Amino acid sequence: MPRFPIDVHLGEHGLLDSIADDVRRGLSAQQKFLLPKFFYDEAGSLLFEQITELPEYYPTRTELSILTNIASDLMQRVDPQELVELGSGSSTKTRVLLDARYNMGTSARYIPFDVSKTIVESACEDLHGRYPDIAIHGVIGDFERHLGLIPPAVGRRLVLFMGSTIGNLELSERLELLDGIRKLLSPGDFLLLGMDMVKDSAVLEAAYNDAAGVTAAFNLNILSVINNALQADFNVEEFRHHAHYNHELDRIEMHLYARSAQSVHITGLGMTMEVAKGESIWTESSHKFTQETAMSMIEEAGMCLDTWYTDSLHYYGLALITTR
Ligand code: AVJ
Repeated sequence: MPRFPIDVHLGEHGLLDSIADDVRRGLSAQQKFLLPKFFYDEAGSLLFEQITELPEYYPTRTELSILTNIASDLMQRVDPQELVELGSGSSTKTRVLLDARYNMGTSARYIPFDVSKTIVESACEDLHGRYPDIAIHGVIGDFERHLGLIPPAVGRRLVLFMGSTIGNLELSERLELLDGIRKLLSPGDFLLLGMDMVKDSAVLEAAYNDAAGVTAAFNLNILSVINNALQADFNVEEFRHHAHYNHELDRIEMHLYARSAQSVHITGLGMTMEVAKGESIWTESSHKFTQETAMSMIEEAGMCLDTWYTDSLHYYGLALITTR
């Protein structure tokens, strides 16, 4: 029995509850697509953890290095009584901030918010072992639907949205999400937002087409997720992973290309999908930011940039944001 409350707002199948409608819509579209949130079944979450350790995939380690450099300043500047982390995953990054908080001789309540109950439970057990007197309150939900169910604040709050997951969303979805986050903030509270930056497309494309093929396995795994959840018969071997950089729209686009013409039966939807040789299924967009596009998004969301943190190569940005 965990020693801390965990509120669960997703059914036992987590995000897969809404998969039927999303997949029917996506695979019936002119340009077939699948939503990146369906990457993260057990196998997909493990593959993503492996991606974060790849030599080509710089975002996670760069974000962590910036965070490590700024942690004590940030804790001094914000002095939070509470940390709310959206998409907390294994909460490894949070430790850097909690350590800094502890070194200041104070603590903070921690609210990890994630789709995966298993990951939140194990992360909280770890944190409880590390900081015995920390107050923890886990929330299992979808940040596009359940932000309003986060418990009321117990004091000055710092919301963390890291990993450049905001890059998966289109601008309208980003503004909607930032609007939901703004409602979690009272005057004096802060949001720390992680964003991957625009850079040489060779560096970007290498990060999403790694030599070891881990990203390819991560991308192809979404077909297994659909096979399991909707009794489909995708033949994973008959699809090829590739990610390219779209310069006009400053984003990486990840696709699965059909190696041959195929009929895929999706029994759970009562539909058969015809796909032509070379036709693609678009599985993820990963938008990249400049300081200008980050600033205009923050302003358009009705918020203000307090401090901009970045690394020596300007590969990654952390924006400390307040409400107007
Ligand atoms: C977790 C969404 C930030 O877009 O870089 C990694 C996911 N996709 N490799 C990203 C991902 C391919 C990652 N995010």
